[in-house]
Amino acid sequence: RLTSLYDALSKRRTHGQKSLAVLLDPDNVDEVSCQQILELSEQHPVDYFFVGGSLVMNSRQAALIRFIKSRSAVPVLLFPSHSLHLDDQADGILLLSLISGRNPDFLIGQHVIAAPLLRQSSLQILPTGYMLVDTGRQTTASYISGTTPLPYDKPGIAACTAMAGEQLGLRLMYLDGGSGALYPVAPAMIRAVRQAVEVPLIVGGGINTIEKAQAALQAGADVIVIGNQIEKEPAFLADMARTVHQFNQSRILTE
Ligand code: 1GP
Repeated sequence: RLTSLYDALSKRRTHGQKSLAVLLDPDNVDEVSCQQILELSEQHPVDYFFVGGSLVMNSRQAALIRFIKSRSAVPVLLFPSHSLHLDDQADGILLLSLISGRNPDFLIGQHVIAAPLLRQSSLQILPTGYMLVDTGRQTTASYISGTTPLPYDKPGIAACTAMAGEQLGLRLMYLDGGSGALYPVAPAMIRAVRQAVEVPLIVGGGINTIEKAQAALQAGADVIVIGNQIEKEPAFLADMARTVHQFNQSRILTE
């Protein structure tokens, strides 16, 4: 089923409009910091909240989603690492197939377990080719998934991986340096993937300055995802919202 969330993303992509996603990890965000982030997002628009993490160590995910949904109209997308992380309170799910890896469990196995539950749920499904990129140290995502990330300086491998994912029918691509990456995915890799596929491209991991966000947007990211830096310094959300807004305004003015 095609979904309104996907349609909106795809329309924005067609018009060259970028989006901001804030990743809220239930292990790191409590109600106080979440409230602060929600208040900031009222004045500095955020397009999506992603909720999840490679390892959810507590049972706060459901409470966190309830908290967001009761206070904000921003769509919540699950960013799951496991079939157990489904929650109908969210608006949609990034149904990730870890195409940078060769672990069948994360390519299709978890999905088989989740499929009947997803069919019953009201979640909008966004089939996503998820590509982990080596950004200098082993991330939780690559450890937990038991996969080798894409080499940092091999944009061609990333482009072919994304191309294969698109040919298999995946509707979004997500290039991720992993949470708290030492440095973000290289612009050259973002550019190569951008040129290789038509579908919207999400980029995250290690974006902790305005310059890094601008570089990702200029290279072709349609959605940038910020987690750690907003957890550390919630006011960074305002910087990111402004950066995306300015980018979108400059596109409109030059068209
Ligand atoms: C991680 O892409 C996200 O999966 C966001 O990364 O926490 O480093 O911003 P950061």
